[in-house]
Amino acid sequence: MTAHTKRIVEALQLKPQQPPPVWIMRQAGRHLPEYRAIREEHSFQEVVATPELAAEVTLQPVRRYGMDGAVIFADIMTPLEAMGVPLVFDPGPQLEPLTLQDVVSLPALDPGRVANVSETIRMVKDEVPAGCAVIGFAGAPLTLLAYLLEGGGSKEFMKMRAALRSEPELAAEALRVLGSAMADYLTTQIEAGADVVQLFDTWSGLLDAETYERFVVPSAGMSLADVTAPTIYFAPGAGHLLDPQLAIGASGYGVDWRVPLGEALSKFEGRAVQGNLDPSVLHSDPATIELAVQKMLDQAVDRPGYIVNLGHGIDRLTPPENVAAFVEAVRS
Ligand code: 1CP
Repeated sequence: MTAHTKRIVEALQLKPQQPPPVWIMRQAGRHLPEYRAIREEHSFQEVVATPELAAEVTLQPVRRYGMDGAVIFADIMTPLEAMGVPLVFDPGPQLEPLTLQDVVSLPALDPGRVANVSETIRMVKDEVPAGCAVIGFAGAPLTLLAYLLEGGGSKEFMKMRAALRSEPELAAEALRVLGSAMADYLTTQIEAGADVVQLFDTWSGLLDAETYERFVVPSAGMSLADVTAPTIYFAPGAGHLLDPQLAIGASGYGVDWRVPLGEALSKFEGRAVQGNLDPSVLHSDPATIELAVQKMLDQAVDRPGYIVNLGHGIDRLTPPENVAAFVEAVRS
């Protein structure tokens, strides 16, 4: 391994890593007191819009824990704001609900309007340790469509699910528009220096396999098809969709804690696997955390292409010392 090897990139290329690389989804943000201090002075959108602040927040968990990845501080909705969708965050995204036709009529993504994200990536790239990968990301088309039609968060996202039934052709067209925009957005991030990109598909797990294959596989696949860096696709709550996920064509797949890790490692043979500790384990104590990490490593450590992570984003009330214990357990 040379000094400049990015360990997460190597894992996504199925090169054996000992110990496996580790990072945590949503590692930058509310569980860190140093993030909350910045948020006392600046809104979420100000932090994202200001590369100096976004880069600082991105680097905070890398400095504190020595993570192998630095996930760029922005939101899955950030590129939609740049495409002219007015948004506020409170704390999640809130907007005037769009129709399918509104989504179809959105303009293409102008890279100039996400120049703040590109600049954040360049600043982070200059600062990270040699082995640490810069991780860019986007929301998957179906997940973005869910927020756009609903106007914010929801447990069930009935508007999105009803739209797929009642206007399937228009819904597929809306997903293509979003898929194309996210392909451009990911390429913009790679051109700025992202080593890896992850597609977050938080809500596709609400769908049955047939609906998923019809709407998600083509649009998520389109977002990743022309990407020149290694890719990770992550859909929590989608253990019933492991087989169809393969057709999206990612280099690696994130899985949540409800999927037995061994099952994911064999299903995704030939691809990397990322996960999958239940985030609630980080609310316990260092001994419990160590046992849970050991259990994952026992199953995965000999399988080239394994990235340690949680099975979803870190909970904002997680004590930082337990995150340190988690990273330490992976490394020792
Ligand atoms: O400070 C604050 O109050 C803002 C809270 C916050 C943060 C820290 C939001 C609002 N977004 C973010 C950043 C963010 N979001 C990152 C940056 C990296 C990091 O934090 O380490 C990333 C990768 C995301 C991705 C994201 N945003 C997802 C996918 C991941 C997941 O958890 O499933 C989703 C679904 C969102 C939407 C969103 N943005 C923010 C919130 C609170 C939500 C959830 C809204 C809801 O569904 O109710």
